Amino acid sequence: MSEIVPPEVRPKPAVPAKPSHVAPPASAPVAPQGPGAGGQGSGGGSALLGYIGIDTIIEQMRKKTMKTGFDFNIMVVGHSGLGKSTLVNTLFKSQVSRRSSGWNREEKIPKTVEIKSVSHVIEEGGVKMKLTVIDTPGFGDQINNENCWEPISKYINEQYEKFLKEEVNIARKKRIPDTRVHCCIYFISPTGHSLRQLDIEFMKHLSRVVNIIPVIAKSDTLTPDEKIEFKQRVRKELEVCGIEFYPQKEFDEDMEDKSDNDKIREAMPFAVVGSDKEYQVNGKRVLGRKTPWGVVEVENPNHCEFSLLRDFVIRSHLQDLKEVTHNIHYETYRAKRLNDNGGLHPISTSTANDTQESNL
Ligand SMILES: Nc1nc2c(ncn2[C@@H]2O[C@H](COP(=O)(O)OP(=O)(O)OP(=O)(O)O)[C@@H](O)[C@H]2O)c(=O)[nH]1
Ligand SMILES: [Mg+2]
Repeated sequence: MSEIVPPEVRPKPAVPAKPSHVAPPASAPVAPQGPGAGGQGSGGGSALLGYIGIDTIIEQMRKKTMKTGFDFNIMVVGHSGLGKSTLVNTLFKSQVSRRSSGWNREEKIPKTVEIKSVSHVIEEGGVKMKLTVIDTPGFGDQINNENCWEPISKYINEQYEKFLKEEVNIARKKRIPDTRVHCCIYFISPTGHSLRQLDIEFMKHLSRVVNIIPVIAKSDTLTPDEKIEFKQRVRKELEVCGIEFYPQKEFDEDMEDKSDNDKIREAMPFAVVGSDKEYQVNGKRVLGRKTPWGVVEVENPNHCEFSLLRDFVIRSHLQDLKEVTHNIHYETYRAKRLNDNGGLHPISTSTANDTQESNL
């Protein structure tokens, strides 16, 4: 015969006691007080059991994330000299990590000659993010530019492969280090005319394996009218060529998502300006570029769309970029890899040309 355990002597629930700072919703029933109060009988539901504490999951997740931190990996790609390395530095120096060391303002950024990843641990509000920036050499200046996306595509696939190998290990790590590229910022030359064939080819190939975010580089070289027209033209061309940039329409989860993302898609590609120089403007030091018309302030949304890009990538869509990478791009790679090979046979993951630097 099974024993009926009265509520007051039940073992402690798995859900921890509700933290004092999490107020129950206004409609939440009051928990029964004292021995024998409520909780007995059938079909109780929450009305009889009182506050269960399901809403504390948010607090539990927050604590876990604070403890473990998370990885986020951004790659920059595009023609030579479009300001890729500068923009990455701007991202670090401006908002993300003004504290990072080893930056000498007088130093000129050298030409990037190899795929290079640099990691920083950034901590804000007790949450740690390991941000890795993958800087790539500019392309487009070779005699034959035909397959210039190959080394980049190879790098991206190698990171999927690394993850897959860890995942299928019998004794796999509790937390697999994530080096997969969550977001690839693609730099478009500010010609004011149209996309180059190479841009189209690159984005067509790469948008199938990674989240591409196109940006118009060095937008301080365009007048406001040219900027608006160029953005419209690029959007049209991307549509005509069937290039799906991030956030991809097909992955909008609901109407709210669609309406938010439509606004972003209509504002893309963001016209950005990068700089590693600070100027005094109205008594404040700001990152900017000096032009004959005055200082273009990088972080001023009236001057360029750098802050829109930063907010979009870091503040509103970071988790989604990670999820689309894992659930769509990686999943596609994984399924193909396991299907093609009838199992998992190693492919080379040697990255002779790549360097990994860490500021951890
Ligand atoms: N006008 C203008 N110049 C910029 C901007 N960003 C970078 N530059 C300048 O452009 C030059 C090239 O910048 P990099 O950041 O080295 O360009 P990159 O794309 O990394 O170049 P590679 O590594 O050779 O592919 C430098 O002189 C920068 O100061 C910008 O937004 N506007
Ligand atoms: Mg560079």
